[in-house]
Amino acid sequence: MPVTLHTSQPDFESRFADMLSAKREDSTDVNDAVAAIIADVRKRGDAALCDLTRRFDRLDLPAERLRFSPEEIAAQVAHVPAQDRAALTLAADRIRAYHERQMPQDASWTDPQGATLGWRWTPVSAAGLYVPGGQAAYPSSVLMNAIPARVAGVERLVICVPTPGGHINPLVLLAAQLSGVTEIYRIGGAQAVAAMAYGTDTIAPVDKITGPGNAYVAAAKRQVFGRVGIDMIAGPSEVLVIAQGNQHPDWLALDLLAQAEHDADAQSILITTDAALGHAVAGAVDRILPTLPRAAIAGASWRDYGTIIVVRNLDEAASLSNRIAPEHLELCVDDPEALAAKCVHAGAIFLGPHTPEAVGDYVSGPNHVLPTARSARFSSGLSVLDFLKRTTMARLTPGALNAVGHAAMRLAAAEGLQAHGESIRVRLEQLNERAPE
Ligand code: HSO
Ligand code: ZN
Repeated sequence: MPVTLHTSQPDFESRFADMLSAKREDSTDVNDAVAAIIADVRKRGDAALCDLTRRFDRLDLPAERLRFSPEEIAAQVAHVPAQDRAALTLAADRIRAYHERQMPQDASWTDPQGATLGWRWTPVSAAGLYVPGGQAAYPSSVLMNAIPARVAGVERLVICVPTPGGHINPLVLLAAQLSGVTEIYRIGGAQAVAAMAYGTDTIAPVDKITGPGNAYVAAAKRQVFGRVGIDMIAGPSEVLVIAQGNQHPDWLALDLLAQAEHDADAQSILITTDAALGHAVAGAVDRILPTLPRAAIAGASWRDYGTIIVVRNLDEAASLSNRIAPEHLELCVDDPEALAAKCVHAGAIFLGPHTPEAVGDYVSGPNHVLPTARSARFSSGLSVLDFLKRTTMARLTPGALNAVGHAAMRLAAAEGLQAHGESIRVRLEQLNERAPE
């Protein structure tokens, strides 16, 4: 039975605060090991990649074979059943259509002084996507990382994926193909991040690295940040479901379990205005849980972090939701739009009983790479903007320089920067010499 809280309990505030501050991740310190791997890849390049791949992935390959050949990709992709291909294609098409709408516009205008100002968006030249291996190799995550990059106009897209014992999920390769990724390497862990950041003879360096990974990958992304851009360091997944009493307990139980089955550190929270519904959902979870192949993982998550909160009204629900700032927020209520307007800190909102979070993991269109651990208070999910840079533009006419230059000279003098002021003064002087009497 998970924790059940009522906002009417006298100790609610302190229990809720405990829940918010509970640490869900044991951050084992892998920084030194990762620093050594990065240094090794920088020093020995491909030789280090081959050694580390032999050691960690039990795969003995010469550097030339670290990259999947077009024939190898084609052979693997041929194994994908037609229905899986159709499903992945539908997902890719919907994710692409959604992200195309995110493309921002350049801007340019001329102000009253005659300065033409604006900004321009351009993509990064190369992006590297990390794809975890084994059980966590989600083809859907390949689409969610690669498609926004493609839509942004990134020319070179690289994937690194560990292939323990040589095994790769063919759907990962198909997802790469559908998203327009042709450069795929059998390299994982911190060594993959190092190779993408610094480059080796085999892998040219990229400008931005995105994608989930284990503690080593996360530490490596942190350590190469600055040399390259990174997306975010994602923590364990979370869902908050807000439901009124007329909702179907089994549906809600499955939504909570869908999050819990990701990871023993995942968190599923139900907030409801109806204590009887809360009770029914808890019962449904207990009944469904043992039927899941991942019952051990989902059960641990539900036992350790699962929470049911009974509130007196939906305004209370919205205010708790804003304090939780969940990665995923499901609104199973009669007027989800009205409630969504009040829930302002969330990575992704799913409105109404027919929008389960799992549909957003795959096919609704928005990105499933989202801010976790309350970082939705200040950040957003992955988007085309993550693969674009904004360059500001300014062009002043002589008249515009005349109109605003004096203020700049004054500020330069105040900051003690003489060349700054002079660079403007010489221009104004010439303009004023030329000006007719
Ligand atoms: N819910 C996960 C994404 C995912 N689910 C991938 C299934 N596959 C984090 O948003
Ligand atoms: Zn999921």
